[in-house]
Amino acid sequence: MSALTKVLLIYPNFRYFPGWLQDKLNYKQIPLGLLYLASFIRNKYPVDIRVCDASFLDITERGVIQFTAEFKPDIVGMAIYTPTVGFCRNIALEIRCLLPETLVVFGGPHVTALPFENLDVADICILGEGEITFGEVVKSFIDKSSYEQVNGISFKKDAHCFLTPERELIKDLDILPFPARDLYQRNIYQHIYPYQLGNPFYSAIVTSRGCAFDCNFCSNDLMWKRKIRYRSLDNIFEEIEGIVRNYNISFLRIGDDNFIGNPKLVIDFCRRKKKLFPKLKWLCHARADGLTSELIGEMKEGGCVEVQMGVESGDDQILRNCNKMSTTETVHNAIKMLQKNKINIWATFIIGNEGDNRASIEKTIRFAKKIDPTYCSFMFLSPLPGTNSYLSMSKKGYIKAKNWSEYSWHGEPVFETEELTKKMLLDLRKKAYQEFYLRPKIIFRYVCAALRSRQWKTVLSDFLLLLKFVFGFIK
Ligand code: B12
Ligand code: SF4
Repeated sequence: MSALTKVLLIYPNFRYFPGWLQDKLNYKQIPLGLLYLASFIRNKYPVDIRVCDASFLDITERGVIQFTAEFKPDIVGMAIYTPTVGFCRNIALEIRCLLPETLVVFGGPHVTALPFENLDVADICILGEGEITFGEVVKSFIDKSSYEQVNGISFKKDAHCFLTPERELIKDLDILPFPARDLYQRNIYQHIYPYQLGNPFYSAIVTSRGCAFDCNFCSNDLMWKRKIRYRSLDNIFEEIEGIVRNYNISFLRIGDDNFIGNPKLVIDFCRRKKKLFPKLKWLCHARADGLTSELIGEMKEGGCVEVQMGVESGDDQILRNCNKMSTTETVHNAIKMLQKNKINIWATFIIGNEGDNRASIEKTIRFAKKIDPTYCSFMFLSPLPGTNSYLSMSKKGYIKAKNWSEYSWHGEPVFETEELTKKMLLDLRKKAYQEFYLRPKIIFRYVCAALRSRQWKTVLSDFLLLLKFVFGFIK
């Protein structure tokens, strides 16, 4: 073994949309979780660390194996999401034959929900927040000591699976080094957002971890335990300053689950952002119930151009069923305020929530048109392992998928209920997209956005693709 322990972190390839659409749409996001792990490990231990982002490179398992065979890592870590667990299992199996001495570590949301499922191919699964736990595993590898004492992992020994005591969440997020963006194959990303910006480069950050809510389709509570931890503003701005300096970005995607969880912090963020980086634009995710007109005004002043909002349903009973803790009235009011401030809205709806039937889904479609966000997505419910939706649907025998790889929001439904067959679900999604997007004002809006933006060719060609998606849907 060389002086440095070689660590390879793998982000799986995920076909977000059906084949031809995925090939055209640039829907690739920075794997922040892996880049956090990488910077934490290399700051603490003598490692040679690389990241292989199969999504960004758009490579298959074979491509990842080739990358791995050339690098010959001592430790391989993979980020495991439900639809891509099969992809990672194939890689792990290959590595077992090719590099039998290599320690194979799985981490991320899927193994946190199902800690024993993959111990036939992985040596260790790391549950929940990864930095400290993975750090201790790397240390035990370097020291040749046993990792069985490390908290927050599952492993197999003598044909039995073990779970070590739960890992505590990191108390102060400011102790974490910034994500190792320099390790990523392409440090500079080009965004496709239809905004008139200085250049097409963007990056992403998270300013907090966790969410205090408990929607029944969301797996976040398993990872972050319904506690929100915030980074300090000084720490956030030090990171932004570095990204702007090194990557010359014009746009920032704030990836927090609910960026507006602490309004006072958001206002301070917006004011400081306006002063330090007046030209930098950004988008964030926000719950409707936290948006006030004062907050939205500050966000606008601070450079916010888009808010992404999980609306989920246009039927209040369905919202109650999902434990969303929000109402259609709250959503409508928030959207009106955003529209008044000329902030774009990306609203996402879930088809197949607990209690959904044809009538409630049609109500959702009518509601989407009534509130009229700038963009809309209609996705089938993914009953993710560990969620209440999964428990309830599997108890009722609704889940029809035989494989985790079918769990894609933009693919086919993985469930059927007494009231919703697969065909009905597919027809209703098509109807939702057609009724929302095939309105003259939406087409006009797209053309204007395309003309305003500097990437008008991309925006228009994406819109044509969207129409193809809307008409033909899955091919
Ligand atoms: C932004 C986001 C996206 C973006 C970008 C993803 C990306 N490149 O990171 C986009 C839009 C592309 C996306 C896509 C999808 N996403 Co998403 N996404 C998120 C979101 C909101 C934030 C991710 C983030 O940056 N978190 C902050 C970082 C610090 O945390 P992290 O990535 O989880 O990483 C930490 C740990 O997970 C762990 N860890 C992660 N990987 C590894 C690997 C190793 C080896 C180790 C040791 C540890 C470890 O350590 C990290 C540091 O603490 C999360 C929700 C959330 N709050 O996490 C959902 C979330 C991760 N997404 C989810 C899902 C379901 C998806 C999709 C599968 C949706 C779909 N069905 O079509 C797709 C495909 C993902 C894939 N690649 O397979 C689920 C995952 C649940 C699951 N069981 O898989 C989440 C948790 C949301 C939810 N509602 O439940 N997503
Ligand atoms: S869906 Fe959003 S608001 Fe609901 S629990 Fe998950 S992160 Fe929180």
